[in-house]
Amino acid sequence: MEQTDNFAYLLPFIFLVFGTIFLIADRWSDGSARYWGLGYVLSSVGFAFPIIGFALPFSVQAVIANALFFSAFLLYGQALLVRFKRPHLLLYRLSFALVAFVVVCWFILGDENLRSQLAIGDSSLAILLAISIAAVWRFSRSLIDRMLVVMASLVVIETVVRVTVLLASTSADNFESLDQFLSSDYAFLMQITASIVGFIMALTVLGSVASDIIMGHRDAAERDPLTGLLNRRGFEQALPTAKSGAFPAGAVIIGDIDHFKQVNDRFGHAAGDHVIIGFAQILSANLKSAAIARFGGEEFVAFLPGASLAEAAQKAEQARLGFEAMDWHAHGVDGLITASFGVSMTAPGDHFVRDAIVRADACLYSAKNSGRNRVVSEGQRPPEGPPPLRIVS
Ligand code: GH3
Ligand code: MG
Ligand code: MG
Repeated sequence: MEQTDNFAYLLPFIFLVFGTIFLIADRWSDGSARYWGLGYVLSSVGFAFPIIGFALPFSVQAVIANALFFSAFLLYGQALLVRFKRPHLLLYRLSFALVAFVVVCWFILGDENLRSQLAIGDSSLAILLAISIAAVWRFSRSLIDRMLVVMASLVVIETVVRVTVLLASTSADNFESLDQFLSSDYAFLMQITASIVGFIMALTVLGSVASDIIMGHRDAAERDPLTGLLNRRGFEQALPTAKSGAFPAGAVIIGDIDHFKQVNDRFGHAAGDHVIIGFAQILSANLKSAAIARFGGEEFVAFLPGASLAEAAQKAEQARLGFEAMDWHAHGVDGLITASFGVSMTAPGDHFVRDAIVRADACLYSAKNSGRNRVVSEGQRPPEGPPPLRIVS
């Protein structure tokens, strides 16, 4: 009996520590840590309830503890769905939890049937978690994702086994058999197993929260905060050479907004920022499979792996037309804003994509000098294009 008492304090304490860590980590996480944290804190209070609420009648204790565990499992499911960016299924999960909770309450207060209450309560919690696992398992990509799904599944399996053993070892019309079972070493062993599974689950969640935070920081270091596109460092990381060491074949496009300084001067820096964001959006929309980076103020570089010069030039032309057609009135800019592009190919003599970028830059220079608002490809004479379009007359 003594070991059970020590255990009764240890489990809520461990869950509380994990819950607190997750709630603190939420400041730097994508939102799932908050739900894990709240879930673990509620479970901790649920486990501690026989101690906290000892003065209350047993039935009231049971109702409150069940309410806490149902809420905790709703939150665990929510954490999984948030982390895997799946629909939250809140209405379904909430309705199921409410119906199951009412049934459990009926067995506590009306029927006073502890056996049914335990079996229905625990299996409903398993179903609640299983709904979320079913919605996310196909979307697990990384090792930590898979571990999270496996551990959550283990919690479900462990609960199902526990309920099955409870039902098999006790009899519906013999209350003493339940008492004997609950105070048996076997039941205690099962409680230990459940706690160990819960503990390993918490460690896995900790791993997933930590990995999310690290990945988030790494992502932030490689992205331009204004446009969300890569920065120079992220661009170099994203190139195939960074991983395989092999020289990648493909095309490079450099795009630069025309007379951008005048946009800033006439309409203000904030309006200028919106124009840069708009240019980044046009590039993303037109260069889907490319690695696109903001290299400087209003200059963007894209690498299109495997693309030919003609394909890249065509995409650059689409982006040019798309940008020219944009309406900036919502940002207080009246007038046309255009961009110029230089396009090049990687060549066998190149040492790095940087060499192709230098050639694309020369093409961009040529596009600017020949009137702007045009695409110039490597080896091509600047076309006799339309007269330069200016926002400032
Ligand atoms: P060109 O047609 O030859 O490209 O002329 P330009 O005026 O576009 O080129 P220039 O390089 O002279 O000007 C770029 C300007 O971009 C200068 C700088 O103040 C502005 N700039 C750089 N970064 C930002 C930014 O983050 N936001 C805003 N609003 N402006 C920026
Ligand atoms: Mg410019
Ligand atoms: Mg520039």
